[in-house]
Amino acid sequence: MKIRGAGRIARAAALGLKLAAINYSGKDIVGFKQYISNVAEFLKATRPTAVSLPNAIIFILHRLNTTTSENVEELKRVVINSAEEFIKYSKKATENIGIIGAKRIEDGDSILTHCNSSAALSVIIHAVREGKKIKVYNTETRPKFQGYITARKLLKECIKTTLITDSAVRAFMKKIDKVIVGADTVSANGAVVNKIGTSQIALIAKEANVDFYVAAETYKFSPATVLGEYIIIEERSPKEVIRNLEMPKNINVRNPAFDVTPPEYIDAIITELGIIPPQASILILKEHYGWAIRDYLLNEIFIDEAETTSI
Ligand code: RI2
Repeated sequence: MKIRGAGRIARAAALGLKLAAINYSGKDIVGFKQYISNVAEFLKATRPTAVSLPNAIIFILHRLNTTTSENVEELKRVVINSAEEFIKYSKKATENIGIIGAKRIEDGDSILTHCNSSAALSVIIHAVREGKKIKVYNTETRPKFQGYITARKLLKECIKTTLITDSAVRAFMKKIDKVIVGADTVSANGAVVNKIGTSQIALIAKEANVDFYVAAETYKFSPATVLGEYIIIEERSPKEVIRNLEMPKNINVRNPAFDVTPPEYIDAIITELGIIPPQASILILKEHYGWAIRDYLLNEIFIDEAETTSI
């Protein structure tokens, strides 16, 4: 939790692999590939929900595994270059989401956001930089209070925000024109996994006929969900919920960190490649992660290379 936000987590994993490659002092190729694969597994195990993390890693591993070279230095370069490429792409993507998403914001809009998402903030910040006068409301986001980070970032950009408790969302929805949140994972059917509380906000927005947007870079779309895999929802320590309060010992506390918002509650997903209906997520996956789906089929389902050509 020292590094938060699905995009930042992915960039940190890419940086981790880059540093691992730089620090490798061995000379044999098999040893290098094994070492990088071990580091990749270690990094992947740090957080289970945000697919941006494994997506950053498989992007680099795919490049490594498809390079034919007998030279360790050359393979190290492949890892370093692809990690740098991913990081650069990620930062640019968040910026582009802001430029594209800002077109959906109108002068005078009141916007609600939840948790702390760089992609969602990018939309708000770009709209303000274009001269649109907007009001922002943001939730505290219990139990880790990432809403305070959002409030601080907005204030740094001279954007006033009103901080509200998570349970006050319905009371304020009549003042809201648009909701914009980020995403940790988007599944093949367009369902969005984001910080706990997001799906309640989507439900309230639907009831009030308020547009609900998700800002998500393409590396937050999950290729494994095309093949039926479920997204694991991280369950965190009960101590985050009860904090330092004296509680009876036998009380049962649950603390899921994320929830799932079904596609029917989402008006559009803002990506760096354009604004799509959530139902078009499968197209993003087939176009940009066809190689990952093929790798998965080849390595884990053991089908024939020829059978993957139509993906
Ligand atoms: P960006 C965060 O998860 C929040 O759920 C946020 O909406 C999402 O990642 C996307 O963040 P956490 O890491 O990549 O705080 O848009 O658990 O910054």
